Amino acid sequence: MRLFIAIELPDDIKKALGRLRIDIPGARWVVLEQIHLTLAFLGEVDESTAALLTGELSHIHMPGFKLRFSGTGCFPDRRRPRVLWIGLEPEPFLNALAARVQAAVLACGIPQEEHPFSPHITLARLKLPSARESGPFLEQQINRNFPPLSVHEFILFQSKLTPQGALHTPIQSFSLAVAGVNGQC
Ligand code: 2AM
Repeated sequence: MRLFIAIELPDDIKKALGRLRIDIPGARWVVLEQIHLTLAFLGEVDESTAALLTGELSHIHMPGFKLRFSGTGCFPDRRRPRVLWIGLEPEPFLNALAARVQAAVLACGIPQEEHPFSPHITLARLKLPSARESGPFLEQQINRNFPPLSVHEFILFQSKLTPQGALHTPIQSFSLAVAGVNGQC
């Protein structure tokens, strides 16, 4: 199965993020329900490795934390934007969580890309990178009243590729602070 690990967002934040969408020809906007903050992408993983992984992930405990949205941005750069996202203010607990998740993934023998964790929430992917068409998205400011994101758990998701796009199904959630309450989704 194809897996990834992410932080889920509450509906009010998904709705607020949805309001940042603009009309860009050829843009594929992430469906509102599936907007998430990726901690690690695992790719194809067999059942026994997935079982090992859930064991490793269940040992991760740390205090919950709050994230604030910083502003819009894109990968790889503003001249050829391919991925449009919203970024987060630096939060050491988020980096610590991503590092611990990555260590758990590597401990299960699942290879990881080497680039450093760069916290972002993907909102759109562009087939035809266009700096001009993406400009109005990138010029949007995040207003001070934008709700913060409280993080108490992270989730192992399955991603099924279908002709209509990827379908995400939560497999197991992992509470950050409290031991022994991890739940099957
Ligand atoms: P991102 O776009 O938010 O960075 C689930 O597929 C998530 O895994 C995607 O939202 C994407 O996160 C991340 N991901 C990283 N590498 C990927 C890859 N090679 N294929 C698909 N998704 C990948």
